[in-house]
Amino acid sequence: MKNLLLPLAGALALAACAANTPRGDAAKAEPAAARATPAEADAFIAGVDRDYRNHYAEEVAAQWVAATYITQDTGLLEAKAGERGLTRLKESIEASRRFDAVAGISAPTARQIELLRRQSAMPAPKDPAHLAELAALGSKLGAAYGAGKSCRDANDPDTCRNLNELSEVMAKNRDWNADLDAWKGWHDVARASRADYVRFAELLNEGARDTGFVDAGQAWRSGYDMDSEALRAETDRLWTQVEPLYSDLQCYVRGRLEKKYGARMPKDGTIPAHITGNMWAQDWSALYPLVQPYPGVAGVDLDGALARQKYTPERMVRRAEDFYTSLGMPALPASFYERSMLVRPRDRDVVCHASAWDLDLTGDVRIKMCIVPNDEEFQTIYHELGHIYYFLAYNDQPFLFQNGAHDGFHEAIGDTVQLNLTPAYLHDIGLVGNARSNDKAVVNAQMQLALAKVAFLPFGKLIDEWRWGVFDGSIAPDRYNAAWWELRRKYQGVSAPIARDEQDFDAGAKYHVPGNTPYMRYFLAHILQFQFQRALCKAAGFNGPLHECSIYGNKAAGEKFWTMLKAGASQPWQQTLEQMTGEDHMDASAILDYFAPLKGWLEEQNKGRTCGW
Ligand code: X8Z
Ligand code: ZN
Repeated sequence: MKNLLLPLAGALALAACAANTPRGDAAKAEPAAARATPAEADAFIAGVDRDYRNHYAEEVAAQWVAATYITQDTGLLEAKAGERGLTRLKESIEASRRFDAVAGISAPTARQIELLRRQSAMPAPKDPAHLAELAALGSKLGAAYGAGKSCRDANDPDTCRNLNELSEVMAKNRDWNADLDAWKGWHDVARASRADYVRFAELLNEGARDTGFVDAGQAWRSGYDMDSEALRAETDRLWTQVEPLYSDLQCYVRGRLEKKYGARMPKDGTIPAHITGNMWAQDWSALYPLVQPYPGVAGVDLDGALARQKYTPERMVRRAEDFYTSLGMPALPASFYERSMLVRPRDRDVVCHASAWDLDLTGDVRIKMCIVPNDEEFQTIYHELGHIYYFLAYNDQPFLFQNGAHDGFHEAIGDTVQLNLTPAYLHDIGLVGNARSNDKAVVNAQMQLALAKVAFLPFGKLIDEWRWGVFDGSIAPDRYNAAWWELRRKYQGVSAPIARDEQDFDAGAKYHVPGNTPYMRYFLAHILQFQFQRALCKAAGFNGPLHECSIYGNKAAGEKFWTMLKAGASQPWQQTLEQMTGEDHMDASAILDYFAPLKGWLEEQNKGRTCGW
């Protein structure tokens, strides 16, 4: 999928098969031995590649317009383009079956056939009516989320607040009731999509079964060059590694919240979801002023610096670009700045959730964001450019290899770069003054980062645990919301601030659920980015503690990074990881090493307290 994070992601224009490829009954009628040769498999894949390229730009253009100008009409065009794309995908997967028992197929062709079958987050049902319904529902759910607003009076647009406005209340305001009002406002918006999602999940499952998977969850878990159950076990293993670090953070933060909110806090050890400064309780950065370990010791105030220096959205993007070019990566094309959507248009609905796009596979790359000049958005820009540089690096690969080594790699590129926004780098680029580092400043800085990266870990894992349950039937529609809050409690130690019921659809309040973007990728990325950073810092010849390293300007690290990006999905990710890090498996020791100073400090703080929930 080339447009990360779109409703129809993965339903992209896929090839009808090569002209000489028999299909359907004709193909079945022939004896297997006479049916296909390795050379025909090569020709088939070449045809798939050509066809993909022929249809790609049109389908993505429909998606781009639908996301940047939400109307009935653009939704229709997107759904129709998606339907054609899904149909081509389905046909080429069916056509590829004739090579199943063929010996001697070259490794690159065999891998492309495999990727063809597993690359879609939206597997297509065989029944054309169901396929069309799936494409239309995907578009509808995405548009409903993008256009969603919470209105005090449904007939008066002046009483409405969009997601950005509601999120800002929660980030800036520590008032229990104001935050609850914003939280409830957005979660109420999702209720209207619940029935559509039930049907959508049924159709995804039908598509998955028609493609040869047990259900859509298994299809999603099959994209990792390992058995789908082994992938599940990997995510459990990685969570077990990081859980103690998260628990210490949760316990400490809860203690600070208890000091502030007193008797309003639940007694069961959980944190109510609405007071974390974030709509989904996935990033607690906004709580920093409340939980700062050493209040007297100055930290980095990016919000303030960006405001004082009157940074515009475009200047923020150019700053981020400069980081990548400092590593030796190419400058972004002029069209990137001409065609990206950097701010929320004032007169129409758009999907503001940040995303990165490759419009034509030959350099028309763009991002779509509603940037406001603050720390969080500044970080998100670095994240999105990670996707953009991945696109540019693998653009000369065959189409089916134009993807991350796995989807967690794609998400980890920009996040790795974020780890380099150290006080020293921010000083270098003139954003903040020269802060002297000492042990206290280190703990402060680590807390600031942990509120983003460590707080995220359980959230990153639970979203797809919920969807895998929905898809395998263990979470039936009448338990959607109850199961959601069980997982929130189990993993995050976060609870619903007010009573919820099965009219609510709280999972649907998170973009990636209506947007049909698999989410385990972000959990994996939060582990991988520290492994990448450790390897890049080593390549840069850095010997100090990992949290002090910034590879800004380092061409040796840049070359290592670029080599990984260029490989795309051309080989199993284990190989790519090994070339990059010397390790052939994902491993949380890097994130644990990184946060060792904070972990020690948290343990001290939590002594004598009752942790857990
Ligand atoms: O969706 C995103 C990116 C686009 S791929 C902005 N992220 C996840 C989220 O916002 O929930 C980045 C971190 C997690
Ligand atoms: Zn991303």
